[in-house]
Amino acid sequence: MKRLLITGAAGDLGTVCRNGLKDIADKMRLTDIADLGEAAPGEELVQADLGNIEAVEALVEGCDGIVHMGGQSRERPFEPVLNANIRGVFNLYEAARKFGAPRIVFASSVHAVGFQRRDSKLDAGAVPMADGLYGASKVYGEQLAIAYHKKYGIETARVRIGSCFREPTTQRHLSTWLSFDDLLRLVRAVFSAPYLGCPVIYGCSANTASWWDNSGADYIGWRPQDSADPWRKKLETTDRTGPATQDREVLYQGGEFAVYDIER
Ligand code: 15L
Repeated sequence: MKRLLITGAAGDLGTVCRNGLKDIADKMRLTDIADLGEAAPGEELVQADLGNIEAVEALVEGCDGIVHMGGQSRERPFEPVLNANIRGVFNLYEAARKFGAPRIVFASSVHAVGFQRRDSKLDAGAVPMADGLYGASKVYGEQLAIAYHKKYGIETARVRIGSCFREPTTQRHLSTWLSFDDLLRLVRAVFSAPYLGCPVIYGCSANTASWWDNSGADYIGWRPQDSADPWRKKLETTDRTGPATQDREVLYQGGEFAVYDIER
């Protein structure tokens, strides 16, 4: 690629991508509403609000790939979700339509299916069941991606990221954990696949206890190499949320998000 755009580049996963994908494109355009620090060689830094269409168009122009990590990444009140995750994603797809239909990695989330039960195994055809405003905004983004794919040919990997942290820290993560390296492998696979389309891909490592079946996206060539399994013994003794109760937090895939109140 000539130029890759990473949104949310000051956030946790944006930073992982910023540091781990340096060789994927000649130039990297990094954007966030927060400060991005100093530009390294090959980096273009642009502080911008995803809710501003002119700013988003300027970000997307000249890019042949986008990793969209930007927006609210937790359950939040309606207004911030509306600006960044609803208006912001619309702006991104409108800009992509205007400037050459770059391929997109859309950071969706397990919270798009957060009210699916843990005892059901989900594939790409599972019915979305958002566990709050944040999860609903991710379902909206996934649906917008389909519309722009069918109407304008924009290809998107709709990645329902589980729990992407340095290491798993709860029993739930034994199912949902995605290692940083597996995330980077996934982004690389998306941009090197001859054909992408608009698949749903569950973003988790090769965890034995995974709730998800990614076989429908095998053609992309992503094979997670890491696993939460080695942490099992430790987490079963240290993490309070065991599998035995019927609380919403442990019944549903969204975990604690299934318990939060919706805020105006
Ligand atoms: C998410 O979507 C969040 O961005 C992340 O911070 C975690 O909370 C993750 O879900 C999760 O549910 O583990």
